[in-house]
Amino acid sequence: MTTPPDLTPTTGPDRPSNAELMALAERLAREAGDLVRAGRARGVEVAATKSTVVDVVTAVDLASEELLRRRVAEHRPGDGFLGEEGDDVSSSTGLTWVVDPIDGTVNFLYDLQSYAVAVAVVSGEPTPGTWQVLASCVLRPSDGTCWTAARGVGAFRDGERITVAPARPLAETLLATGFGYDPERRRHQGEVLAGLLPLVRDVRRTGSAAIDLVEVASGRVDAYYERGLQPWDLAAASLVAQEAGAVVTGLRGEPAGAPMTVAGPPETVAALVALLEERAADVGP
Ligand code: LIP
Repeated sequence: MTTPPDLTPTTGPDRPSNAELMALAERLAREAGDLVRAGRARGVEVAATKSTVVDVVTAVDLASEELLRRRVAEHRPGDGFLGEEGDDVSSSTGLTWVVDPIDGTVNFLYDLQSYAVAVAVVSGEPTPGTWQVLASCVLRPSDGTCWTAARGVGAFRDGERITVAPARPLAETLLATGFGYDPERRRHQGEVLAGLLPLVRDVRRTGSAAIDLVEVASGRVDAYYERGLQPWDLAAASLVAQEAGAVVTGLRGEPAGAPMTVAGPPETVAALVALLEERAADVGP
């Protein structure tokens, strides 16, 4: 068991450095990742459905978030908490932890590799476009791969610094995307994708926004876009992508968020944004 990071405030009143917050985010994500991996090994069933019959939550999602809530309260009393599965906790310190206990729950349910525990700590209002993500960790429990980032420090995969791929012509761009749970939204997303497919190298759909974004940061896919991301899908992995040199944005000059998230090297994002705006990809169901 590694020694917990000394979070004695080192920058400003009651405020650890971004690197120290990154170390804590990694520690917490690893603890939750161990719980998730053990839960997968025991077998997984749907505990409930949410927005639609295919938007599922498992007992392991709930247990992972409960562990993260408890450990954040132990390490950072007074910090806020915003998680996918439970009630929001407001912050009295100016910092809020934004957590997805399992991103890619359907993959987890089917025992497919691409799911992640995503832990981020933000300052300010915990809303995309308003928050400043300070530090984060995205952990893939199936193989233990761990992405981390601290604002102004950099982005790392298993401790090695990572950078986005150089921009390529769109026709040579490997593009990741995802789809919502609502049938009408999926119809619209399919129509948008049909217009893009002939223009790019190929498309990958992993089933986890966090994994898609950190693979952009790793240079393993060239770019990513998706409509409908929740704050917990976005927070941790968006910092990894940005600290790896990616632009992470919305359309029409808006920040990344539920209407649209686009990520990749600047030139590629500019070309994608233009195509997505032309196709009104952020409008409709
Ligand atoms: C998932 C997202 C993914 C999206 C999936 C799903 P969940 O989150 O990370 O990008 O395409 O449909 O919404 O629901 O597994 O936490």
